[in-house]
Amino acid sequence: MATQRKVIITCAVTGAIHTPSMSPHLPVTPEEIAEAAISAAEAGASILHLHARDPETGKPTQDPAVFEKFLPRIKEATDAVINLTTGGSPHMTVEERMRPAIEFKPELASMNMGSMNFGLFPMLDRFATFEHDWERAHLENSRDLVFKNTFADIEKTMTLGGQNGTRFECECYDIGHLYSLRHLMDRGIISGRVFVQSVFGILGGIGPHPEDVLHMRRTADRLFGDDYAWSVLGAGSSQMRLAAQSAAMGGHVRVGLEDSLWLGPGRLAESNASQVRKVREILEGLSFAVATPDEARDMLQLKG
Ligand code: KMH
Ligand code: ZN
Repeated sequence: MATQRKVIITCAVTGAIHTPSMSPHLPVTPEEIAEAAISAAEAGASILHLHARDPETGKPTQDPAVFEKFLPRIKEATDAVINLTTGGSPHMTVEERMRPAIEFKPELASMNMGSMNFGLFPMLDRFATFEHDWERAHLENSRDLVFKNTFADIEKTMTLGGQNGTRFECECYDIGHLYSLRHLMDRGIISGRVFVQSVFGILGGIGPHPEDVLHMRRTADRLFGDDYAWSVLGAGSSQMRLAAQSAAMGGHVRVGLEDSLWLGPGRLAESNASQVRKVREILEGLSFAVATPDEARDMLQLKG
């Protein structure tokens, strides 16, 4: 029997885009984040992409003291690869955003590959009422906000993180970000096999059309050849559709409530694990196998 290709499932547990009033299932407190992450790993996620939130208001925070409240629990209960955000929220400074990855030296950290508009305001049409003041402002202010990731920012984060053996989930929201990554590889700022997480469907980045995914894949193939692992993140309702497309095209997948609150049309996901189970079913239905954390480490050349 032919060996099945292994697909890595990343679960992005809470993020900094969605706000607590949008879904009662969005993990907010350290206990909720830990529980959600552990259940996602049990369901088949081999990488856990983690952000933190203020336990009272649900506002994104990069305070390492808050991460400290859930990271040990997750590490004790799972063997999953820990991937800490350096994106934090587009409202934060780059220095603030780097703190958890520098403090905790994870195997993996996210790295946003360019400055861009990050339009959260269309969600105002869908979610009318908010429990906390910051939530409305978080969406409204995105009309006039640049998610800042200059070359200097990227080089600094990659260099400092690299000194700790941290490797990067390089988040590419557009074709140009692939070229920026190639440039950094050519200059030796990042070396080894790169992990490209292509992001589709953020307003300000590339759209979620299948042709967009195809163009991203072809361009990455041309620029990186065999030196990369490719994963796809589809925002909102494109999440599962693009996961299936990625797998069919030789890629890995990312799900989680950071990227979509939904399990199906009009149906909120009750947990991160429910999205992991769903994508797992899709992958296995397509005759792929789900990678274990150690297989993911091997494929991504992580320090372990
Ligand atoms: N929220 C995603 C679209 C980060 O944490 O560095 C991308 C992300 C950013 O995960
Ligand atoms: Zn994130």
